Amino acid sequence: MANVILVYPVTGLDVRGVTVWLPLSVLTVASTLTGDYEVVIVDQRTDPDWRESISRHLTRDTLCVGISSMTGTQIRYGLKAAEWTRRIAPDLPIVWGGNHPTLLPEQTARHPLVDIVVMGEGEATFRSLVNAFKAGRDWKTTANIAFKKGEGVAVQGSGYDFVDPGAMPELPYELIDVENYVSGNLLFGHKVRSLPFITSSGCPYACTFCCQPVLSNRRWRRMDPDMVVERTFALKERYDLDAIEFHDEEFFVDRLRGARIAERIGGAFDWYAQTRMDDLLEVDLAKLERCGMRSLQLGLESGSNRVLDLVKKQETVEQYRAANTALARTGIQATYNFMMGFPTETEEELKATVRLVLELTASNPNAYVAGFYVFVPYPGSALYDLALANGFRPPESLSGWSQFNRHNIAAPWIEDKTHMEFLMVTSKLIDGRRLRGGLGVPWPAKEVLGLLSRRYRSRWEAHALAMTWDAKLLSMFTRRFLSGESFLSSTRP
Ligand code: B12
Repeated sequence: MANVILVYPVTGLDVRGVTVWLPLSVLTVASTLTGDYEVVIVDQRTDPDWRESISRHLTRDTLCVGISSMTGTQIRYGLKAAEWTRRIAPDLPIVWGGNHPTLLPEQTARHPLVDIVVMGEGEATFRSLVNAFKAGRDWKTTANIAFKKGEGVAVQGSGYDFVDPGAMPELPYELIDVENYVSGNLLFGHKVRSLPFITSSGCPYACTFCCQPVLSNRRWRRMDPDMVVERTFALKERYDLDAIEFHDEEFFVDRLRGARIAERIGGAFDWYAQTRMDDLLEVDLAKLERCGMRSLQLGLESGSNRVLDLVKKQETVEQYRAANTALARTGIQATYNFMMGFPTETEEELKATVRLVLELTASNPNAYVAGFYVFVPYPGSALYDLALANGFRPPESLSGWSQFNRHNIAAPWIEDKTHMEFLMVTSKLIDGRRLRGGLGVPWPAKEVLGLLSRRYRSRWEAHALAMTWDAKLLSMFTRRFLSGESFLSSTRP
């Protein structure tokens, strides 16, 4: 049988049991090929010998190699996979897909290690391409692709032929060793057997820092509760799970649907979801908790209503306070994400966010802070244009984007970057709660981190945000961490 190799590159944030989740992008693309083609998934994050794996599966019957990528570090490792493929099979088509190639198809297709870019949700397009390769037909008529043509690049279609998740087959989990992703996941502060599951695609909101409004054209599509329940219960049985993580962009877009899914789960397993604070004011939190909802990931972004307006968050600080109070009455773990460094944001507005973090974590014992992230102008987001107007110079090539991350960003509109660096690094310890559960942090590290946490909290309270030597050390460690190198000793990049 003809085969296809799909590569999921290292992301640069790959901590086993924390962020090394199922490679859903390539599993989803594979779901429409299995049966007709032999599909091989090579996940660089879990396969230290990924080069050997690609070589082993490359045969005369191989039709192409597909590579998935988000913006940033993942491109760097995707390029390594492409380079290897080109070296051992110079004529084999190398197809790129994922968020980054979708947002910048033309620039991506210009790179010598990219033959074809698949734009948007790749299930149907990639299948058409593979069918054309197999039949020896002209693939250049396929819709939603970009490729080199003469001196330039042809971009065909918009990438907006969206897939209905309710019409999609089950994911072919058998293509990977699921145990690599299921065991020892840290969730709810302790280790559980859990897997992610996505019940909907897209997001109807218009947040201007996010590329999702462009990727999904704000069209939200979903599975119905029956399908969600059937598939998640089957997943639980098959892999003996304690929990499911709903990685939808926004789980409660349709609050009634969310509530129905919860009721049907009925506490049979624990679950986690990503959602918005304003949704929490409209749902029955106590009931959801009884139905197994243990943890929520929420983007609050700012403590200033002007900034929330600027980023079109369609939420207010007052709603945040109210939702936090409602959450405090439950045992639900609420993990808050904040952003700073938006073009035009003032020092006073940043301080308002600092104050909000301190207030919310003080009044809700189950509130955690995931981080205080510097706004990064990702292509496709509406604020990207404001960043350009404020002097941001974006990378001009795929290789340039591969060096892009929030620790390596030129943001000319930020005057005092040391404040931001201090906040970004110390925010990880600000709630003092991260080390509570069975995180396996040994004494005396736990004591030291506890001490640091108290030290940073009092500095935040006094707005003493200048960099300290200990935070500098933590920052150096984080930078190394984010460059992807520290995890990669075993993956032989
Ligand atoms: C899980 C996740 C992660 C995980 C990694 C994924 C994993 N498997 O472990 C982690 C935590 C590591 C992560 C990291 C980051 N993430 Co993230 N993440 C997600 C999340 C929640 C789910 C991704 C997913 O599984 N989607 C489901 C699959 C099916 O969709 P998909 O990936 O888009 O794939 C489809 C198409 O893109 C295409 N496709 C994809 N690959 C391929 C390959 C081929 C060959 C083809 C033909 C097609 C194709 O077809 C697929 C099926 O339709 C999404 C939000 C979301 N719900 O999508 C954000 C999201 C992808 N992340 C995003 C961002 C911004 C990041 C970070 C930059 C942010 C950060 N935290 O620093 C980092 C990047 C790493 C870095 N070093 O900088 C953005 C994407 C931005 C961008 N321009 O790429 C998203 C969309 C969130 C958002 N709204 O901003 N992320």
